[in-house]
Amino acid sequence: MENRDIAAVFEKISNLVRILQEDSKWAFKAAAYDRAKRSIESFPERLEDIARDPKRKLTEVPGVGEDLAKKIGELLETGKLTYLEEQLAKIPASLLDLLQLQTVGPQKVRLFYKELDIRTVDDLEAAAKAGKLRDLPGMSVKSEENILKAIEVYRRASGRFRLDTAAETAEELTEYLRKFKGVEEITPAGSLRRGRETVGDLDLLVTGRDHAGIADHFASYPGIGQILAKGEDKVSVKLQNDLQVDVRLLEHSAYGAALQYFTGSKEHNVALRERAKKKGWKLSEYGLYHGEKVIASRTEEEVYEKLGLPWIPPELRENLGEIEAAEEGKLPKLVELADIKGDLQMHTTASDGQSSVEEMAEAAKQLGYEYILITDHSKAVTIANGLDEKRAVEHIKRIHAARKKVQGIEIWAGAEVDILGDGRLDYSDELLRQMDIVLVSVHSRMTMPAEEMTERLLKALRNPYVRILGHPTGRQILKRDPFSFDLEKVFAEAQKQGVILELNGNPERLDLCDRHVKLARERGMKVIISTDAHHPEHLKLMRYGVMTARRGWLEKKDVLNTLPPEKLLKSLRALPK
Ligand code: DGT
Ligand code: CA
Ligand code: CA
Ligand code: ZN
Repeated sequence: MENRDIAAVFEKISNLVRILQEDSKWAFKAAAYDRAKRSIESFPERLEDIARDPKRKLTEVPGVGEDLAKKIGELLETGKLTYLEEQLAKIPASLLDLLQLQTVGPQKVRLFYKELDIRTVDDLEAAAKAGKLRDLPGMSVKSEENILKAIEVYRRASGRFRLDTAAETAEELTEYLRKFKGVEEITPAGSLRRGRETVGDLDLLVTGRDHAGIADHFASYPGIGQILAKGEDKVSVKLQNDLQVDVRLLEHSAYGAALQYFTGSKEHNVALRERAKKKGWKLSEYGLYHGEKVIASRTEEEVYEKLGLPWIPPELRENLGEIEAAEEGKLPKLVELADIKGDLQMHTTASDGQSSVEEMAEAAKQLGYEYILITDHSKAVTIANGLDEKRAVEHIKRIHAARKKVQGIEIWAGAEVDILGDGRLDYSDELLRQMDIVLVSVHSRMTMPAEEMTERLLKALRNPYVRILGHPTGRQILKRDPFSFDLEKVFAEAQKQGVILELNGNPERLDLCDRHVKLARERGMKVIISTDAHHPEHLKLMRYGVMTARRGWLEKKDVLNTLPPEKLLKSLRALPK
């Protein structure tokens, strides 16, 4: 069991405690579970390894006392937690689905359940449509509308999983499959290989001796919830978190054709198949055929080559112009993780991060970076412990001091300055002037009308100290739609002012998304890819940002944080004298 699974159980308990409110200490109890959840999530070692080590104790983990340590022990040993099951039994299970809705927290779930006996998303939708929610305490016509919007997002998202969940699951499964001796190659195909922001199901391609043995081994993976189908060449399962995994057992001789086929996308495959047809051939998951004769099947390269094309990177395979570009020899040479030289958005303990400036810098150095920009929150974001002017000035000093302590990497002082409701910034120009690079973003009043939001963003971009626009659309994957605004206008103004757009690589955001990244590139705009790290481990999320950049056709030259530090600074908007 991974830390994230344990953290998910604690999050569930915290929600249940808040919904149930059984005794006077509920708020305190829930907060304790929240704290443990956060700390477990970012704990650098696997709790399972600590539990196995007789010389160590789970209470080493911050926020984990004797009681929680015992619960974690039970989870690790049995895969279950009696306490959780007891709490779950007290309410309809479907109540927890409501928590998936943006703006609906456990307190609201409790309110809806107690007052209107709302148990499911359908119940909630019916109540909102009937105007029954607006009169409840703390609700309004506007919040009722927001709930309907959230239900729409939920319906669209349901059944899909975030890229990071899919990628991490694929890695765990790969590690597990490798334990079986006959296994040779394992490659995740499908939308994961293409780096899509969400994944419907996981497609794993496996070669090796003894297919039946591999299938049996896979079918006994401890994380399986249900086996859907098990044959000689394919095993389909649903994992305990409901993610479906299709494992295909293949022969080496047809591996390339299968990899090509199962990588997709379907649209790309359809176009390729047409291409084959025009030559009088047939393309399938088994190979490229002329009549009965196999023309290509062993490698993907071979399949593309026979079709008169260079190999096309999986991230481009959406039939959005990549086949034409390949034909004309105009495929982009996509940016790679190894090209990245620094990270320009991260938080420290000064606001809502979990580590010091020095710890973040050391971790960035380990990744081979040449620079980082520290961007703690400004004062408007009170829930993230945003810094007021006085603390911000002290923080700049602290960052400068860290430069002396951690050598071999540039540590720049910046901030993620809030764009206030009217487009003014949360800090004075006087303060902004003292920072190396100012990044701005929206964290409040996200539901304002499009025109107002557009004006708000345009005004912020016109402030001469602003150099990066953070998570420009505000969307959260599977949770929150982008805010409404005129993207064209905002892009144009950013370009005019020389403000760089961020591709926030946190897999919760991936904002800009692939399509918008591609649009920026077509306009000749550069982007930076950052992680918005709140912990040294999060710096590694850069890979998801890079995947999205690749899906947006970006080359190294399109991404400013592939430049060495001096060049990067020179290519940002010039500051007022
Ligand atoms: P997902 O799972 O919804 O995130 O998206 P994919 O792309 O992984 O789709 P999936 O799992 O249904 O199928 C994996 C690949 O198999 C897909 O990308 C292309 C190929 N494939 C599946 N169905 C068809 C089909 O009807 N025609 C063609 N040409 N290819 C297909
Ligand atoms: Ca799939
Ligand atoms: Ca599939
Ligand atoms: Zn932010």
